[in-house]
Amino acid sequence: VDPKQRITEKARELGFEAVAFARADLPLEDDYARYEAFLAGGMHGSMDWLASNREARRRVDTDHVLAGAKTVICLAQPYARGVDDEANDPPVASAIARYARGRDYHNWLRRRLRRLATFVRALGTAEAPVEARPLCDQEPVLERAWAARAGLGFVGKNGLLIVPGVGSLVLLGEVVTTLEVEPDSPIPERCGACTRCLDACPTGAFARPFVLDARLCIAYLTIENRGPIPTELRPAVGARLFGCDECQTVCPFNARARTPLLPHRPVDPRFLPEPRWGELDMAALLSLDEAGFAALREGSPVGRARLEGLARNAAVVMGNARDERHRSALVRAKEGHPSEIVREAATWALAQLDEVTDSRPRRSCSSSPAPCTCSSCRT
Ligand code: B12
Ligand code: SF4
Ligand code: SF4
Repeated sequence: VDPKQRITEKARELGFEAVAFARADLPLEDDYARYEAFLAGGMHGSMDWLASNREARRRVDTDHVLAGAKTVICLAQPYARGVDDEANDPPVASAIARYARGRDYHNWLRRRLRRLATFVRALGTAEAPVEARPLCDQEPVLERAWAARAGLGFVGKNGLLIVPGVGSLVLLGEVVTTLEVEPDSPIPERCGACTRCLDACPTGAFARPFVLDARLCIAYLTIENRGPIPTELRPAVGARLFGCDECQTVCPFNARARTPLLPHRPVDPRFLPEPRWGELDMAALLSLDEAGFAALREGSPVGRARLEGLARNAAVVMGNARDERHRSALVRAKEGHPSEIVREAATWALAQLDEVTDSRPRRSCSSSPAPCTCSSCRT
């Protein structure tokens, strides 16, 4: 049987929804130029690691990735769930980007990719050995560019790889191999006149269609950024604790996957919200200690934000919620959190609460007609 067919069948058996093949022995010219322009514009913010290993981002057929590589096998793992199903998620889970509510995909998707790589290697012989290397998220490879070259999908104006019939709520993985397989063709972009993602982005993070300024993206601000969230961007973070899905929620290419009752493959249960989210609220996240954080991050992608980042994000979410019930937790964090970044975020959040309190007629606890400002009247 044709190796392409065998690999495709194996990938589907392993649970991948879509598979496509790209030539690996040609460098990425246009996409590499876009990547260079992205760096030159400083759009990667503090993600210095994005600016390293540049040559590996241009070509995968050298020692940087896999010498002599001939093919990139591109794979998509969907994580979309029906809106009815999501409606039952605990509040903390709803504040987390969809891909991160369950188990950390880095562990289990990589295991699957390793199994596919083993399968591909086994297609070699003693005379013609085959090498294969799994890639997923962590290597310095432009995964969307390779997936677009393979025709796995097209890059939408939101910068995401959209798989026809499936949507963009997919994670990407690849197996790069020295095996020569007939490549598939890229498919044309299908956004047409639509601009919903650009219009819906809470922070206006798109420099132009297809180009994201990561410094403004809530995913960057809440996950990768190690400093304070810039004050002017905090209101736009809204109720988002970790990551953001807005530019995908509004995309018509995701409507089908999110519509209940339409026939599609059930989501892998590892994407369902972890039970731990049902036991927590924002105040608990703000006051996490090292032991609590260690338990929370176990097997979950949210650990990427670190304890300080999660507590910072929780404070910003609480400030945006302007809910008096959060006041005491915020005061405690302002006065006693070991991180200066968290103390400052809590101070900001308390100021948001005060703004609400100040604009409300106050109950007077004295005979004076002037509004009372004592702490018991404020709560
Ligand atoms: C760094 C990073 C981020 C950063 C920066 C994102 C960015 N746009 O650069 C931040 C933290 C902001 C981020 C956010 C998210 N990320 Co991210 N991220 C990455 C990572 C590790 C590297 C991306 C990178 O190299 N960026 C540099 C830029 C220049 O490259 P690029 O984004 O790939 O863009 C290419 C194409 O878009 C194309 N392109 C650019 N302009 C144009 C114009 C035209 C006309 C065309 C046709 C193409 C085109 O060329 C670019 C260069 O090749 C990849 C994994 C990987 N190794 O690729 C995951 C990855 C891109 N992220 C992913 C996800 C899921 C997300 C989030 C949805 C998470 C969330 N819910 O919060 C958001 C989505 C934000 C968005 N709208 O893109 C998935 C995307 C899956 C998909 N369907 O596309 C990836 C592939 C991880 C994975 N293995 O699945 N991410
Ligand atoms: S993930 Fe959110 S903040 Fe980032 S580009 Fe999309 S809508 Fe904007
Ligand atoms: S929302 Fe519209 S413009 Fe944006 S990616 Fe989807 S189809 Fe394209």
